[in-house]
Amino acid sequence: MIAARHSATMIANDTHGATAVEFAIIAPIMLTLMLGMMELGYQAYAQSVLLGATNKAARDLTLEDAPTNKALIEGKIGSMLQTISKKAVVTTTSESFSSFTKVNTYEDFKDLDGDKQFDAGTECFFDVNNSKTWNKRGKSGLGGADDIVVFTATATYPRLFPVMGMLGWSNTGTVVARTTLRNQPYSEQAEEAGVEICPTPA
Ligand SMILES: [Ca+2]
Ligand SMILES: [Ca+2]
Repeated sequence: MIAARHSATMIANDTHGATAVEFAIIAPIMLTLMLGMMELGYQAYAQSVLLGATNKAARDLTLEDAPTNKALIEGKIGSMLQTISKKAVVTTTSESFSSFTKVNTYEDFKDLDGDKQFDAGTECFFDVNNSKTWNKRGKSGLGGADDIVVFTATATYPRLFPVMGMLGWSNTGTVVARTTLRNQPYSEQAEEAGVEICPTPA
C-alpha cells in the first residue's frame, strides 16, 4: 500500500513528460518565427540589390544615347536580381516631369470659383500628358533633355521558405525601388505644352 502510494507520488512529481509536451508545442512556433526572420532578412537584401540596380539603370537612362527599350532595361536590372534569386522578375515604370517642383502635382486649371479645387463640370484644364483627363501631370516614359524622371522598378521573387503561408504571407515576395533623376541637358528642354480642355456645354 505504502509502495503504491509512493509510486503515485513519483508519477505526479515527474515533469519530464510535461517538458517534452511543451517543447512539442513551442518548437513549431519558434521555427516559424525563425524562418520568418530569415525571410525578412532576405527581403531586405533583395530590396538593397534592387535599389542599387535601379539607381545604376536610372543614371544610364539620363544620358542621350540611353537605351529606351523597356525590355532591355528590365532585363539589365533583372539579371542583377537573379544573382540572388534565379526566378526574380523585374518590371519598371517611368514618368517624366518638366521640373522637380512639378513631380506628383496635378495639371493646371482655371479656377473660376476660386475654391482651389478643379470642378470638372465648369472649369477648363491644361492636359500636359495627353491623357484627355485632369490628373497628375507626369508623362509616361523617359522624357526628353533636362526633364525629371521618376523611375520605379518592382521585383517579384519566390520566397525562400514556402511555409511563410502559415504566417499569412504570399509565397511570392515583392520589393519596390524608386529613384528620381534629371536627364542630361543634351539639348534644349522641350516646353511643357498643355492642350486646354473645357467641359462641353450641356
Ligand atoms: Ca474651382
Ligand atoms: Ca491629363
